[in-house]
Amino acid sequence: MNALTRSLTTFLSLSVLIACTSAPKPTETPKSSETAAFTQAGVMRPTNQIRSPATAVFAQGASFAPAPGSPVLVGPGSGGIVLADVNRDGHLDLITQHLLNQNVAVQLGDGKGRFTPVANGPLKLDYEPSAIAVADVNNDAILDLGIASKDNDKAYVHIYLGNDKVGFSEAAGSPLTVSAFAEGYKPSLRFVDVNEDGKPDIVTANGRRNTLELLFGDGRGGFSTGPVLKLSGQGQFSFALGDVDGDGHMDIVTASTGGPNLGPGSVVTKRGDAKGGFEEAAPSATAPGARVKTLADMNGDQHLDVVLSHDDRNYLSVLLNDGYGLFKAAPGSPFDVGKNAFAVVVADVNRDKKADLLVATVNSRAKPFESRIAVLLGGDGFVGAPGSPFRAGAGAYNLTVGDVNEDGKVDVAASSFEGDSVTVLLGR
Ligand SMILES: [Ca+2]
Ligand SMILES: [Ca+2]
Ligand SMILES: [Ca+2]
Ligand SMILES: [Ca+2]
Repeated sequence: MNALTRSLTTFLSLSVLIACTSAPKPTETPKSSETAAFTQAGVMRPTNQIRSPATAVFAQGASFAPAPGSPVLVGPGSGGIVLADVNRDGHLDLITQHLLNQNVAVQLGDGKGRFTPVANGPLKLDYEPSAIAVADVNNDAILDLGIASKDNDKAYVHIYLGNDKVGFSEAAGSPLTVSAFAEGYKPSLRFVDVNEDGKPDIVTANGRRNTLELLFGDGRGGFSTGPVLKLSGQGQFSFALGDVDGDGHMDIVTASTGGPNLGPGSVVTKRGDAKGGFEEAAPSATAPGARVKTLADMNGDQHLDVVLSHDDRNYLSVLLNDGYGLFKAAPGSPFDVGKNAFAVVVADVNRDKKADLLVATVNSRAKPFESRIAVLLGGDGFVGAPGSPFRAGAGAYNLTVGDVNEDGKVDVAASSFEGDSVTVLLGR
């Protein structure tokens, strides 16, 4: 495999694991707090505490350490973060989205864990960029960029084609209009090949409304309007993509937070037929404030399970898939992560073939928005990894993983809205 293929493969495999890393802005955080979890049976009980491996801490030292050059300064208001090989040198680069500065910045990785800004500067925009995503949408083996935005009339997706000078130029036909204006805006954006023609399509949604929009790619950088899917549930909506019923076709798992009084959240599978059609399965109830963070096989049975965060709660839920896209709480779920979890990624950190959780937590109720990266090792429940939780820059609402120093171990990058920086931790 050449370097480009390797990095694209890395990106694509990670992109399946990573869902909903776009996070609420700090001002959108709900107010109430709670110390007990709401189980599926509706019974209040204490959440599972994460144990810490006291002996392991002294035996091996911390499981992650800051990369040379971390925190990487990227400017204020950084949100969405992607690790991908932009300049095709085989090393993962860092792409960050900046709402306040109205730009998207690229920092080139050296394969040793250091990042330096591209010479031609960030991609300057005349609008506030929201969710970002990358894929090669015009099949020239150079990564392209999608950016969600809105104005007072409509919500849009902008497409920028990457060039061989590590720059981006807006594609013909961009921006694409995806929906009419709606009060409130909490968008997500993914490139994925929904209709199995080998060309990346767009799945996007404004999490404040109960719809999800599909646009089909033509493989040349153009997109045509596809179906608008209605979502079940109440409150705010999130989604993740993966084949959860094992028929080889991409499905969509959606979660809703519950109504205004935070009644139970719910999780619903929409089974894809690879033509843009989706059949809805029965909903599973879960704790209030549910947001799908990622789909990953958490118990090693080859079926994708769901990891959920819960608004303003200090815990995550893991729901196990029965193999047909119906979910129920894993033994011990929900799991306490200490603070409000925003971004969650699943990866095998300690290479024991068991799924581990990497969680960006923020004390979002008060300045200075103290942030941590919790690393929870999977097995019989979850155990804090040696040294976890790790410090991150203030307001670390977004997190991603990749092997940035190319030693075969999972590394973490978390962007900080208030911290003007990206915290990069190298796995040891
Ligand atoms: Ca391209
Ligand atoms: Ca397609
Ligand atoms: Ca499927
Ligand atoms: Ca590494």
